[in-house]
Amino acid sequence: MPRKKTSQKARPYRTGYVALIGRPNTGKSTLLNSLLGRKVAIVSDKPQTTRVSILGIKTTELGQIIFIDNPGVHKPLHLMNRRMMNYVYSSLEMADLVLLMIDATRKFGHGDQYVLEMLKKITRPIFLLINKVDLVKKESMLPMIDSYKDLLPFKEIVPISALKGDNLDRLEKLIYDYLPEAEKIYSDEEISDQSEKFLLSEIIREKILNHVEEELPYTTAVIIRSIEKSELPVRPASGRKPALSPRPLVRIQAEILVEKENHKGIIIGKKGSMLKTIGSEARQEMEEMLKSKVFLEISVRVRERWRDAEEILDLIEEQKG
Ligand SMILES: Nc1nc2c(ncn2[C@@H]2O[C@H](COP(=O)(O)OP(=O)(O)OP(=O)(O)O)[C@@H](O)[C@H]2O)c(=O)[nH]1
Ligand SMILES: [Mg+2]
Repeated sequence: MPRKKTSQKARPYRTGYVALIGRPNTGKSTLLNSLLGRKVAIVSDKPQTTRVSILGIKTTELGQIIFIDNPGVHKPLHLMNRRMMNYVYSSLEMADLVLLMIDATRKFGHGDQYVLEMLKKITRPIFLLINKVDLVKKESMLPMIDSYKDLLPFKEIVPISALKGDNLDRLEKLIYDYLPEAEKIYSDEEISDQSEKFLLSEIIREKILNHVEEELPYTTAVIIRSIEKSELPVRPASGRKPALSPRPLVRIQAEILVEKENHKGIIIGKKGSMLKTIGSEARQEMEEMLKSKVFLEISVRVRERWRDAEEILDLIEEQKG
């Protein structure tokens, strides 16, 4: 006779904040996107891509993980960079769990030491994530784990590939074990905390980062000046042309800020070619995001030392909403 199933005690629902911390370019934003299964943060191969903290919310039947993607930890030389680091500090204060991410392809250096010093004061549990394992030989992993394991009292050490998705299921399971028992904070549909304006500005910034080199990634910012929503006019059928029903249209005016005149030249490119590429790639992504036709107008403005100008930084931050 089949045995009657004993009722299993339901696992309590867990909710908490999980801060992603690490040097620039270690793959924090890539991990956020992979864990959420969609793009919420821009990614590039240039350091200091992320400039403000971004929430990424994952809600399942087990709990709600509120990831905080952060700017990479670096020595701040401008007001902008001090603000970037302030995001990191606040996220550490909020976090129930800290994920320290390092890049398996890079040797431990001064920068990593700086991050460790910062985390020594943290009383919350910390995991060490060794990212980009797809780029290193398997046999190098054990010695690497060995060399890191005593640097801080890590609760878990998890080798992952944020890009390929390796070991992310295991990571997610481990995260739940360290979150407090609590009801969800955000509704099931909420995925991030970014305004439409901010997302649009980030799309343009990502295209710039993909195409420019040297100091330009650090010295450019994007401000969305206006977003106007309307409809493309209806066209009645004429001759062999069928009628067109009204389609949504969004007109966006954006401004790229640079610090020097010659940078403006680089962003515009020969006969405007660079700006055309950036604009057309950004427009396509915006059309997908807004499910609408987009007219995108981008201008480039020189504003010396904007990275130290309070009012410009406020304007950029206000876009996040
Ligand atoms: N091969 C490989 N590349 C990765 C992996 N994770 C991230 N990358 C690449 O590393 C680069 C940096 O990724 P980001 O996610 O922008 O890094 P980040 O830590 O958010 O960088 P900042 O925002 O500048 O602090 C990009 O070119 C990614 O494609 C990985 O697991 N494997
Ligand atoms: Mg990032």
